[in-house]
Amino acid sequence: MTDALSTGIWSWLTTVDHKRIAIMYFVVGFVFLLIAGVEGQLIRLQLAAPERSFLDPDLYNQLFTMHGTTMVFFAGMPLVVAFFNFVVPLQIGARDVAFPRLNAFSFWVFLFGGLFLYASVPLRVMPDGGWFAYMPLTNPEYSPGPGIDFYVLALLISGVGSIAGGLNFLVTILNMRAPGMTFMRMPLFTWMALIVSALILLAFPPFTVGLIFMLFDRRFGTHFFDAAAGADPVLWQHLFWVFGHPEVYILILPAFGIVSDVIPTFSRKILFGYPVVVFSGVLIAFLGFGVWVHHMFSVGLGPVVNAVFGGATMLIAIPTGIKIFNWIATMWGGRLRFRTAMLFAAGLVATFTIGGLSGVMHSSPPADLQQTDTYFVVAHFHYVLIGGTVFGLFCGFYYWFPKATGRLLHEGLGQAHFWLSFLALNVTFFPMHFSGLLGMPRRTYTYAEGLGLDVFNLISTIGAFIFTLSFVPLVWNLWRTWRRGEAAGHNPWDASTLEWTMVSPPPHYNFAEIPAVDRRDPLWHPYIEPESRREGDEPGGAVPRRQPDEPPAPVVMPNPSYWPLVLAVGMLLMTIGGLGSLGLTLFGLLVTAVGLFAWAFEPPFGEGAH
Ligand code: HEM
Ligand SMILES: [Cu+2]
Repeated sequence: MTDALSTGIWSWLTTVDHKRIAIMYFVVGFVFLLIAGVEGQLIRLQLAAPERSFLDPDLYNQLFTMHGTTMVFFAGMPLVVAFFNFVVPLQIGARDVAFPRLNAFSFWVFLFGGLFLYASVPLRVMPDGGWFAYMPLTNPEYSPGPGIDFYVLALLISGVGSIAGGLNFLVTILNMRAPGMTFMRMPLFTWMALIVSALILLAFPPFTVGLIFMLFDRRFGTHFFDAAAGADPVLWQHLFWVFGHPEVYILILPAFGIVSDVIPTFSRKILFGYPVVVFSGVLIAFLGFGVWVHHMFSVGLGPVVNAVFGGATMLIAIPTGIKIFNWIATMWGGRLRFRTAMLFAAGLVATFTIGGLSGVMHSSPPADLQQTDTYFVVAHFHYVLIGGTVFGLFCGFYYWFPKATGRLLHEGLGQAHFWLSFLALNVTFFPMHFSGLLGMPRRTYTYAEGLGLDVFNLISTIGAFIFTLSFVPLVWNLWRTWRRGEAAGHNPWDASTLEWTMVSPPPHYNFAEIPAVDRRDPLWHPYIEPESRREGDEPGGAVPRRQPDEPPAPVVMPNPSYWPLVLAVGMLLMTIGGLGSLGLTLFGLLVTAVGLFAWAFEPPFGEGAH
């Protein structure tokens, strides 16, 4: 690792180190979170008062489509994957993921997908069909311009990266755990990463099929969704939602995993009912594939179908409620320390529960017929996506930041960030329950005066403004920490899992010695005999102790490589060609093939590789 590829910009372009890839996922995902946040703000400015003309209807449609699509695919997913990348190998005692170059490739195609989607902005052809792009609205007849093609192609290319990533983490967690780390000794975050990897692998293929059908209908005159040709546009809804509902669990289960590691740490107690928390995660994922029709209650699939899917949806409340009770039981009687990470965890328990309850409300088809496509639903899914996913991700951010950078963030600024975002979430989205129940439709650029909606909308817009403010302490904190952050040490929170046994930030090879694990929570040994304690042990016990600073034997790590990037560039060219240039597509195919072969024949270790 001493050659020219280990420093400078080139080292980032060719890196296969999971920690660096994590940082790149995080930075890009965070930028997309800010961009999509601004889009949300613009939407709220338009809706601040009735009949405003700050945005015209077309631009409004484009903005909510870009907002939703970006949040889900280019902010939520990469931020989740950033945490998988940073945390999973460290928690399981591995030196990297199973397929480091595939990991780099996943990142590059995700990045190119996002950039490709946003190329539609300067060209003024943003997609405008909503984040679920229903047919026949999105067929060439009703959406003639290239806008929807940007949506389809961007999600196709980034989906390749998601599937590759799901495979990578599935194999990593199944095969690369340290000796002794049985399934029932895995930290909860790793457990949820395992489940979510399986979800990604199962959920993305139907969506990919749907996107390819849509691409063919739009560009090659096929009739996969064309009612006039005897096909059924509702097929798109099935393909989308059989992916779309598991997708929301892809976004929420990692957050559940994060708080399941953080709450015990800051309660100084082991997780209450570990196996139950694990299996309720498995059950949520399993049931998550059997509820997609709750997004389609108003389509008219018939009372039996609606009733069955409504019942299945209600069932999911059981494992979800179990998790919530287990978190509360973990805190109960614990020695609580409300550091920023813990505040976000507790905030998640409170606000996710509100979103969960409104979710159960529209799992009843007759109730949903009133609520669907109103702001009630917008309130619901922002409570789960912000109160669940975003809070969970911030919880993890404050928790693992010292490990990733070696610096401690400022507590006061962190707490200000939490309280402002907690306030903003409730002020923005709680009133939407009321505007929704009063009948205000979502995805509509304005509303008439005198319908009783004015005050609720004004409050929502004020809340959105507080959201913007909430980022001030965060950015300030990052800046301050960068300038003069306190050193973090090995284990600033007295946490119990393997990532806290090594220096912060970890060396590129992670573990100087692969640890042996003989129990859950290896750094807390509440049951260890006092005489078996040894000098230098972390809080309570014996193995695995702090990692040596230097590896006792040479460590062989995979070489950096630019072929994953070349392969991704080839796929980007093919994607751009998909807008209408066969020549470019064929050229992209050529670059892809070259990248693929060169990658396949490049030795991953040792001399000879660049
Ligand atoms: C800064 C905070 C946010 C604000 C002010 C905001 C605001 C909004 C508003 C007003 C809508 C409804 C637009 C309409 O139906 O006409 C909306 C839709 C949506 N939002 Fe957000 N949002 C925020 C954060 C998020 C986050 C963090 C996520 C996901 C992680 C998210 C995901 C979505 C999705 C999926 C839609 C549906 C888009 C569609 O209808 O196609 N939002 N947002
Ligand atoms: Cu759903």
